[in-house]
Amino acid sequence: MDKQELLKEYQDVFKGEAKDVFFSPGRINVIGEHTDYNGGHVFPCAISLGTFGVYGPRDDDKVQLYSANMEGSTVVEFSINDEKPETDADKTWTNYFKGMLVYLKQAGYQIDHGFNLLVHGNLPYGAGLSSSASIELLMGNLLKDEFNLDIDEISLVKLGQKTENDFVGLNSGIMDQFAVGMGKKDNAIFLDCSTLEYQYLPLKLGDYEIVIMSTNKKHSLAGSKYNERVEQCEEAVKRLNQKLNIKKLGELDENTFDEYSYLINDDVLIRRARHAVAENQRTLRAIEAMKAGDLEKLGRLINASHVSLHFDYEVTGKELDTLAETAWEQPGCLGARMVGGGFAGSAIAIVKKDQADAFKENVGKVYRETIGYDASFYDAEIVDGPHKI
Ligand code: GAF
Repeated sequence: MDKQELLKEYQDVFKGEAKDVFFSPGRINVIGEHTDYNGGHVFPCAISLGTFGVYGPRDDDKVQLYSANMEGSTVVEFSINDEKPETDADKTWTNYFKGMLVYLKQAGYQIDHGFNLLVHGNLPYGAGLSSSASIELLMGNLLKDEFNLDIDEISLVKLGQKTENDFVGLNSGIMDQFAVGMGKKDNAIFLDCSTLEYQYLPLKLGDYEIVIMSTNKKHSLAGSKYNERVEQCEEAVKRLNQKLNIKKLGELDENTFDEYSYLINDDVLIRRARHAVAENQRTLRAIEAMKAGDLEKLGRLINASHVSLHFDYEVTGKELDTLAETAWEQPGCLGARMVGGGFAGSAIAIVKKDQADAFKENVGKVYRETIGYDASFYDAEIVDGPHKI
């Protein structure tokens, strides 16, 4: 989006000059889904679809927020000293901002005046590309800059996760905030979610590119189903610990899991746990394939990830399955899978550059015929984390 247009939007809403404009990316995840809160590995990257934030300081203690994306949006106002989450349905979107402010202040950082903030995303909300982490890290970095806060990016990432868990109520892992906050141009992040050790790996796809495919279906029930998956994995760990001594499923390899899985003694819980264990191991194999330049193998592992998310974790649904399964049949497609929490949202595909147009057309047509409305396709670049523009 154009900076001048953003400044003008701010001027129209707040009737004054803005001070700065920030951009915070969204994310995709190459592989390693629902492994983060299980202490496993992930391989995400920050993308050029994200959230712009235009802000100006105020000399009172008020924060005024405006979203240029939401139809009929109005300015939402709260005090920098207000620590309670918003509960009115038309204001809950502001909790991602408010949570960051509250937790920074609770951590002892001085935030002593209010500000106006206009946000404008080019990332559809609820598209599974992490608009929420994008907003949290936008807010964190903007506050860091405005108030000269002595805080590093990983600490902001952790406050983003705390906002999601404790202020918003989604018991998510740390992948999204880490991918957004620590994003690096042209690199994916190989992250061990149990230790937060990480490595940047250039995403070298040669003649291939990543196509993002959005189902255009909002995932309204995703929150409760997501939390249910987290609880199911915790219950599986409890049952395995009759004989083992683990904190998270990510500590297990497939053979050990296989030998002890009888302890779980429940069909659904076994499938949930099997996904978490296998997906983590699959991610490690995918990293090896990447390093060896074996893109075909990487593609097969990406397909296997979707299959496991479908049958064992049951977080795909008709829309995401239609996108992935149709993508698998297309010439020039090495692999495709859903990304993020699932149930709706988006999928990715690795597609030969010169076949990408035909790919989008064919998948789009089958999707429309099967689902009854259009999917959207995006080509995103892999970019740096939040920054001023
Ligand atoms: C959502 C969550 F926010 C992440 O923490 C992660 O668990 C992901 O779903 C599934 O891999 O995006």
